[in-house]
Amino acid sequence: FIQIGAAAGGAVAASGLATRFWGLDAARAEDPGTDGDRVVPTFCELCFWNCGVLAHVKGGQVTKLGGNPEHPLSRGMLCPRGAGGTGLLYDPDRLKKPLIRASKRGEDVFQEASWDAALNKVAEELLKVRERHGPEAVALFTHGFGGSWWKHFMKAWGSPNIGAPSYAQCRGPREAAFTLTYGEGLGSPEPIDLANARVITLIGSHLGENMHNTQVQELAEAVGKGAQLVVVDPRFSVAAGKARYWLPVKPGTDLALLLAWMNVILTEKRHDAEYLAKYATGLDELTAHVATKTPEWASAITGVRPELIRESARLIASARPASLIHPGRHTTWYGDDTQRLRATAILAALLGSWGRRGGYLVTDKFRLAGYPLPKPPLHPGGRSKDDMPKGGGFPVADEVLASGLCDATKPGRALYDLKAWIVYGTNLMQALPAPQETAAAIQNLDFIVAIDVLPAEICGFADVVLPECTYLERDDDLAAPAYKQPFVAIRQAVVPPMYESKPGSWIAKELANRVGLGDQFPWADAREFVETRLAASKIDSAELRRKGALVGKPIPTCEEEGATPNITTGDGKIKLFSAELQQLGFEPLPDFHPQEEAPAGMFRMLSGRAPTHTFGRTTNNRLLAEPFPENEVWVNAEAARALPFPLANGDRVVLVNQDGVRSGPVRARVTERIRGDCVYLVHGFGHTAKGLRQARGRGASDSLLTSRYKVDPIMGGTGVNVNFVRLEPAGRVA
Ligand code: MGD
Ligand code: SF4
Repeated sequence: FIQIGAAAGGAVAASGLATRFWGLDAARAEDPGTDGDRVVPTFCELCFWNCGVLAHVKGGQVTKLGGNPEHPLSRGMLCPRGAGGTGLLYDPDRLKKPLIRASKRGEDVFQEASWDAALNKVAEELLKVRERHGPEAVALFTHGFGGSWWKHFMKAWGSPNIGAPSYAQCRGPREAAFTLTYGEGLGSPEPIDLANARVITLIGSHLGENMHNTQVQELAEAVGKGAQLVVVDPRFSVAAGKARYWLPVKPGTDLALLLAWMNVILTEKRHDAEYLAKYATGLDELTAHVATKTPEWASAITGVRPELIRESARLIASARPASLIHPGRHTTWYGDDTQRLRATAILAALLGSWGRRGGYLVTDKFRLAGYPLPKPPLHPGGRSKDDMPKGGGFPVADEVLASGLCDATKPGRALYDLKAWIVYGTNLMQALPAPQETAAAIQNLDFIVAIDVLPAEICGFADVVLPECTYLERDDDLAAPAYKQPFVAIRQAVVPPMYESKPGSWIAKELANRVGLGDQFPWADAREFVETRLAASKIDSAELRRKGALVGKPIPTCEEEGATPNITTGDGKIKLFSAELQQLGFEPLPDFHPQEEAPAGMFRMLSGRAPTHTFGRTTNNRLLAEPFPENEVWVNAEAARALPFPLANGDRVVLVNQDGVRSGPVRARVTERIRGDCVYLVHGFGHTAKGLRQARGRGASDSLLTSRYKVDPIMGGTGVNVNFVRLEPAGRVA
């Protein structure tokens, strides 16, 4: 996997052979097999794609992790991070015992405690909050598959305040935009048909560095079959190195480019008129709206030559409907993101690719029976979900905003104040923008508990820290996401929990017992919970445990296979023009509005992913740190020459943002591969937590430098690409 990571993160390979695409041939290298005692199927948690894993065990130790060929998301392969999961299991810095705070919040000073003492303390504090402020004063922040136990706890407890950074800090604008246009969001995994697309357009989706396993595999497959790439990115990404067209757009101007592409497609009549007549409304309004948005108009805004805009539009249209405009995932950039993603969704409709092969597919999921439960208790005076803080003035938000929960913790900011946080599997100091605001909000709390595997920064702010065991040491609920091939997958403990760590399912149940909600957790343990669900769903548990995943009957996934495109707007039509947005006081058709320019001497700060890391989640993993120990700041070579101090490749610099926030020293990567008006960092580095001995002080933290953000007025997403930095010398690397 190190080879794959190196290939993916390193120089752009010149070879056009699809089998060498991002080194995937290395992933296919002959499996050396196992000299282990047994192989246990489970699924990965190194990111939230949840690929099927085969874990090889010898003498009680996990010796190797491989991709499960039975699992549709891994198809026999793991990405570098998944293969490096043992680096988390055997991380010497893992949380080993429950901890109770022994100093001020944020000072990261704790005393070890027994599970009994720690859980009693959490129960006592939560009950106090409930008595004084009601159950809804408790909020849950959660990220990752194990969060299901905590969501259930909150349901039983009676609080609707459950937020994940994966919505308002990530894919929320995309979900809102596709819901406004097609009636539903995309979810995860995205229902896209990369494998059969003939042209694939990536707008800031750096697939290949962003390593969602199945997508990278399918992209390689498509390129192998001759698919062409159009890549829009201010940075010459790995994908750009494979593209027919790279459009180095000025950051924050993608919407102008999208409008110009529509202008070319509509004025040259390259759209799918028949499809639109059948499925869409608002074509006349759209045609009039983009009539003046010519490539020449967009060129002045984006910095991309008009002929490049025109030619790429023609290429995109030439492959319709098998022309996939990738919807992106981390979409919270500038605060106008729902409108940008609306433009993406509308462009996909012009190409007729919604519900068509090579475009967006129709999916389905395994129907699984629930565990039989008594009715959740009713809490007199309990708030409804709509009170707060889901909407909070954001009419199109369809999930609770994690940043909204943080905001509601500041006194007087919402209908009622939040007084306690349960934080499961998310390092809020890196996941939420403006960490100074998160730290201040925490000081207003009566109580905060963190459930984690590693002593991340958020643990340093907690009153109690509960050590969860890793995904390789626990059973969890069944996974059955909507997909083009419905499937069910199982997570089962490969080895017993190390130290005194415990599965989240156990921790949640023990806490429920202590706060009088034991009847809401009637199962013996996660295994019995899963077995009951499987039996009621008539699924052969032995077969599932042996294979790791069971795939359902094939379904028609596109019009070509007899499916009807899934359009669930009120009247079943795609909304090119959104009357819903108009009624809410927003622009019914997306329009371009300029972003603030960088102050003189400063660069716009952009961030993204590296193939071997899932933000701060993996940076302490010694196996994954070997190929990529720290991030670098990418600086354009010409811009580097214009700096007031000499800057050579490899020199260390300090980044100072518009509010005077300073990063730690970070190595400069002086390169032609980025525009001169921005710099780029891989997200998740620059840790400060003293317990993260591998990751601490390595590289710069883009989260720390994100001291401001711009909120999307439509759905509340927090755009983070609105920070600017200047560079200062920090001494030369030996
Ligand atoms: P991490 O911050 O890496 O990820 O943010 P998070 O999901 O919050 O922290 C994950 C935590 O989970 C770590 O502390 C890790 O030790 C812990 N952990 C790992 N496995 C387990 C487990 O099995 N159980 C438990 N209990 N804990 C576990 C990511 C979020 O950040 C996302 S999804 C996006 S897309 C946004 N990306 C983003 C960005 O690109 N740039 C900036 N500046 N901010 C961003 N914020 C968002
Ligand atoms: Fe694990 Fe990689 Fe799959 Fe994510 S994409 S679940 S890290 S193997």
